[in-house]
Amino acid sequence: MPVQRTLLGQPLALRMPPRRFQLLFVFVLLFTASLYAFGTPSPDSLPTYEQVKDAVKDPHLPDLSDLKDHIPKLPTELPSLPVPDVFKPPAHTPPEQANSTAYSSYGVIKWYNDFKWKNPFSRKITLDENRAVLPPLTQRTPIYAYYEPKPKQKKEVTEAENRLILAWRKAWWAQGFQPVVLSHKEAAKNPQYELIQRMKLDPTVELEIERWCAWGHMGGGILANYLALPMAQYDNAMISFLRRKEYPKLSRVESLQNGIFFGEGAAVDEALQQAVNHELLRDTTTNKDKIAKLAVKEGGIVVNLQPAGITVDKKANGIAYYNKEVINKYKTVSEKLDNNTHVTTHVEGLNLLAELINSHLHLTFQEIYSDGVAIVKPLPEHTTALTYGAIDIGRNLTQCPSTPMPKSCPPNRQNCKPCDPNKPLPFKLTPAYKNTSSLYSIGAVPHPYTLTSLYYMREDVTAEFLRKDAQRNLWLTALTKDVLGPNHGDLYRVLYFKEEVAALRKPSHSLWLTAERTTQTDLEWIFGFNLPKSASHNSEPSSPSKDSELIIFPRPKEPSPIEGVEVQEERWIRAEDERMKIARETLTKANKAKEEDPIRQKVKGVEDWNMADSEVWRFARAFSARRRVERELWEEHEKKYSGSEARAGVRAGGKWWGNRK
Ligand SMILES: *[C@@H]1O[C@H](CO)[C@@H](O)[C@H](O)[C@H]1NC(C)=O
Ligand SMILES: *[C@@H]1O[C@H](CO)[C@@H](O)[C@H](O)[C@H]1NC(C)=O
Ligand SMILES: *[C@@H]1O[C@H](CO)[C@@H](O)[C@H](O)[C@H]1NC(C)=O
Ligand SMILES: CC(=O)N[C@H]1CO[C@H](CO)[C@@H](O)[C@@H]1O
Repeated sequence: MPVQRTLLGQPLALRMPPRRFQLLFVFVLLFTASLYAFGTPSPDSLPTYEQVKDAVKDPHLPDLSDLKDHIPKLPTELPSLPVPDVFKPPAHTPPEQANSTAYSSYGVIKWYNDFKWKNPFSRKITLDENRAVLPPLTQRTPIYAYYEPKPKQKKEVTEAENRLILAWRKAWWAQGFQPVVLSHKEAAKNPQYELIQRMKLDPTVELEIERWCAWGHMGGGILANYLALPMAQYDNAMISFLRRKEYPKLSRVESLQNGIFFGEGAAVDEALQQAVNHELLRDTTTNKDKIAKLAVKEGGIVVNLQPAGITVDKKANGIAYYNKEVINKYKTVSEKLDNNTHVTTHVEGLNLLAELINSHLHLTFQEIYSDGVAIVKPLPEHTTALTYGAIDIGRNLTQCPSTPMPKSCPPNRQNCKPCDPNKPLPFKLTPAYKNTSSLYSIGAVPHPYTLTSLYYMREDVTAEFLRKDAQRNLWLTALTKDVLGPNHGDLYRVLYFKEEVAALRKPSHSLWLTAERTTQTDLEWIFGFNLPKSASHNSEPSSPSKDSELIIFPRPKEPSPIEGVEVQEERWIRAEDERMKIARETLTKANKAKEEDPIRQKVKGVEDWNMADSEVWRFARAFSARRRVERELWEEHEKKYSGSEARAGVRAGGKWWGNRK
């Protein structure tokens, strides 16, 4: 039976011209389309007569049957390939959006947030090759905590408490929330506040009611204690529910006391009103004992003054709450914390609590990624110099968390598996990206100039060399060869990669660094905890100093080489480092040079030759720059409030528009 040819699902009635003419036709079509999409190519990137001849003879270009096979195969979550729209009028440059620029030594990083981000090539939309289209920024769900230092409290204590709040803010930020710390200033704006002040309540009872006042003033949402932190995977049912911003009923969570509440503003106001009007509060002196009893009952005073109580959520397991009773089970910490006579010992207790919480967050990460951490190293024979930063992060991620109590588990997962330095989390190099939710991948995305220089072992990459010898888009092809197989085109790979980087509304299992960057910031806001910054000097756990209660663990070894890949000799690695340095310099110079400068033309030639690799580099770079800017703007906004880096005595965040490497 003759095969019925179809194009985009329509049967094709016309007789196909001979194959060589089909190819020529496709070639001309694609060439016209790219002229339109990417502007007139520079003479260097124009294909030569030989290339056209070769393409027709021995095509790497898609032929018609490729098109036919590929378009319907795209899964639904990816958009269909853009059919060249040669006849549409050109668009205008989209307007500049607020806070959409950052600076690096490799040039201004610009982006444009738009729903059209799944177009494989940003330049088609922004008409600016340096401006990447990113998915619209997801609105973070606010989560509130209330903090007010005790009257006449020592500065050291407040600072240590601020460090705990900072840990709280990082953990919720990493889970996609916007953590906001409230104080009596917000509480005082609530119309009920005056009345409560006049009631002569016991300070802890008053504090709890003021929390509700502040929450009511913010219009409801989520109210958490700053010792209630998320310790579960991103798509945990409870955490996903909270992220959705829809709270049909005012609720608390079973066994979490007053650790977390959620509800609409009207319900919060109503509950507060009920509590304040309760007859027990008419005469607080006579009813002192009764009030005190209600205050310690599960849910706290406001909940227990409701005639009908509030809804109790029973299924929640994603949140760890370190209230007094819970901390008492962590003896090493509570012994110091409970010391009321020596401030320094109490502060030490607070610091140990922060370490304990940090270790539990880190442990949760290690449990979620039970298959460990993979450093993705495409083209491994030539890319060692790209992986140093990623390996540094990977080693610290797989190291056992520094903690005062190595055998302890988070309060919400009593039968966890504590980290055992003798059975470390797997840590390996992989030549290609793997799509597994139990494996965390870290990759460094190189600029095509850097990659070409390393792969072909050349200090200088000329247009002539590209035309004669260089393959296109080597990095992306190698990266996606396992997940996507060999049969997909570059456009498809670009889209797949962008989805992995942006991970919209799904948990991200990977981190993509810009290979040329020499420093990494913000990791603790991405992971939600601090990576261990020090390690044991030998293979045994130890303490950083004689009287420290903290236990630190040995640092995991460098990952072993990929099987079947020849181990590079030291001198070749050194040569690679040198080339990497030159590539960095070239990129910096090109960035500063004028449009027509030869060095700029050279880099542009490599970019045009490797459009897919350039596109993913710009996308990953803009994505992480935007993540940093979003974070730093928020820190700038919050710096006056409790729990900010400034208040916690942690390194000052610095202005985000400052020059960054
Ligand atoms: C508080 O700490 C100091 C110094 O560490 C110690 O001497 C004292 O016994 C502690 N007090 C209590 C009640 O534990
Ligand atoms: C990646 O894994 C997820 C979940 O296992 C699956 O739904 C998805 O189809 C996979 N993607 C590819 C490209 O294999
Ligand atoms: C990893 O830990 C080492 C010390 O063990 C430290 O020097 C380095 O800065 C850490 N790196 C990161 C990214 O945390
Ligand atoms: C530093 C900076 O440019 N910040 C701007 C971020 O966007 C907001 C809203 O448009 C501006 O008000 C800030 O000036």
